[in-house]
Amino acid sequence: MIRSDAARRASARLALVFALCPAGCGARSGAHPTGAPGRVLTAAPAEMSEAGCVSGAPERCFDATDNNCNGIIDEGCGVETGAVQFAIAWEQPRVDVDLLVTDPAGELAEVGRPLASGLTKQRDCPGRNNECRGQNLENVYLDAAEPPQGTYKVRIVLENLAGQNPPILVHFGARVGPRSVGLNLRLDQPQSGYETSFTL
Ligand SMILES: [Ca+2]
Ligand SMILES: [Ca+2]
Repeated sequence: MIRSDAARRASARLALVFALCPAGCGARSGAHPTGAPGRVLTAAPAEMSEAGCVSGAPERCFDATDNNCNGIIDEGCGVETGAVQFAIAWEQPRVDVDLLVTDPAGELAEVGRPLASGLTKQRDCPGRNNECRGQNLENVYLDAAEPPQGTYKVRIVLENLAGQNPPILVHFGARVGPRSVGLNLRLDQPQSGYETSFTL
């Protein structure tokens, strides 16, 4: 594949960001951080890896995981992607978990309202009319050769248990440049959650 100089420069910048581990790195790859009531836990991108990734494996749909290690999350599943992508997936069909991503300008991506930066939220699950049909995957992406530089803030919040028993296990996948990383989260109480940020 022939890549432009601009794309190569963007990839180099993104790779550099992944190599950095700012103060506060704490969560271990593959761990299940516990969300205490009303508490938001944090981890740095450098502490994440895609533990479920096996080179050459089939890509499974709607698990927010890059199963085949090609750097793309849930390709071939109708899930949009780009140089920047964040996704969460969980199993309980009625439970409401939110993926909240702000772009470097501080704008929040919402379904049906692409931001000026190009950041777009594709799905909000489970959806008011069960639009996700039990396949709960929320996806935020930015498809541009030169995505805006700056900090993308990610917040994942358990909004409503809908009568289901905790814990709610959520997989978070992030694609920033040429590769993807992931983290398993365990959320126990409404309004508990998790946050991190990625800087281009
Ligand atoms: Ca993949
Ligand atoms: Ca997948």
